[in-house]
Amino acid sequence: MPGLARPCIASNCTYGGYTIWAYAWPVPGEILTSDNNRTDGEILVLWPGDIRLDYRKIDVKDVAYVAKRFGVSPPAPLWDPNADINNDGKIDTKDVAMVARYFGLVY
Ligand SMILES: [Ca+2]
Ligand SMILES: [Ca+2]
Repeated sequence: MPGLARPCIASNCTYGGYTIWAYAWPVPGEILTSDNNRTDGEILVLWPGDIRLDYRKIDVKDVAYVAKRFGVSPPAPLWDPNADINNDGKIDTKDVAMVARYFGLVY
């Protein structure tokens, strides 16, 4: 499984794994086009609160992970941006509430 990605909070996301790639259309006169595409890396789009590597379910492991980091902000050793679910730079009740909101969800 690829590395843990930031949880996606946007409402129009489709959850799952994605491969990152790009393609550049040839410009007039371009001869070498074999390097016009590039595939590099994968990302995971997860349900908010699914922050453990056992993605696709929000369970007690996710709750415990956030709870262990409660009150933490950078650059504390326990800081993990994945536990900062609302991305406000601190792990607090809002983040715990987000995990609790989706607790038990399997997707
Ligand atoms: Ca999980
Ligand atoms: Ca937060």
